[in-house]
Amino acid sequence: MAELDQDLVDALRKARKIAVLSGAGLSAESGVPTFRGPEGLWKNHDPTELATAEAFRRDPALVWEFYNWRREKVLSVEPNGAHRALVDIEARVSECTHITQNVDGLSQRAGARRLIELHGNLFATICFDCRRPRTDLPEIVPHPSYCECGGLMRPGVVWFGESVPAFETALAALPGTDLFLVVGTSALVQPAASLAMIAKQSGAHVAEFNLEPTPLTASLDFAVHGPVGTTLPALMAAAFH
Ligand code: BJW
Repeated sequence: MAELDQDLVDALRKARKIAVLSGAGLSAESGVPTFRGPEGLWKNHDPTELATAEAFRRDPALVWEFYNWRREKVLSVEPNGAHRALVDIEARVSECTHITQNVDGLSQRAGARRLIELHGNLFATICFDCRRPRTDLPEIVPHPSYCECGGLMRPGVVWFGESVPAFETALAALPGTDLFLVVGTSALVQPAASLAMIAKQSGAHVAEFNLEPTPLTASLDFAVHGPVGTTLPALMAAAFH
């Protein structure tokens, strides 16, 4: 890992209000596959093509199988050092909001309290037709079940082309942010990725943590390249220990 920028360490130490935008890279070191890239493959299907309402309409059993595979994966793994470092940040600054695109629940399991799940949760189930949730189901159900309205139950996540109901809450968390951390996301999916530039335009320092550059990197204040399970704990150690 490259040496940490002292200005970033100072920015973290001084920050009174922090916001975090995280993506699949946050959970990669726990063993949860990312969406894009060679590690993101599922059987012979592109995961991003299964994350659509069209795919569910076409073949609900296949999409349900994909989500069951992911639910089982997530239930078999543990949060990693990066999840814990973000919880540590939450405990040390007066105000910190973690906006995650992840649906795996690992940040909650690590102890995150102020968390916005922008793209929903793998273990939530809503009706495809009337969108009513069902909370009486076990974590893994072999096939999609039915709602009392007759509609098929689907995973309670946000697919491409769908609105992002939590986006307004995420936007409302930004004003006054001193430091905005972009953690393990390819920054390709909107409107999530736009939050980084919105935070920057409203005066926050923005730091990205990723294995590689993203479309955002050139516009940000800091970029820390390396696995977040190492870089985030190292940043915390440099700032607070
Ligand atoms: C590591 C690491 C390690 C790995 N350490 N790093 C404007 C322009 C063009 C298109 C659009 C636009 N606005 C909207 C669109 C359409 C579309 C979109 O963005 N398309 C683009 C692909 C072009 N957006 C939508 O349809 C959204 N809805 C919408 O916009 O409604 C209108 C609206 C407008 C304004 C306000 C409100 C509403 C909905 C998007 C829903 C995305 N859904 C998914 C599936 C969720 C459910 C599920 O999980 O199954 O969300 S798709 C998938 O991508 C998932 C993720 O949350 C999301 C982001 O992926 P993420 O997390 O970045 O993962 P990867 O795999 O891409 O990247 C991992 C990164 O980690 C990599 O960079 C690695 O290098 C890194 N990494 N290991 C550090 N150890």
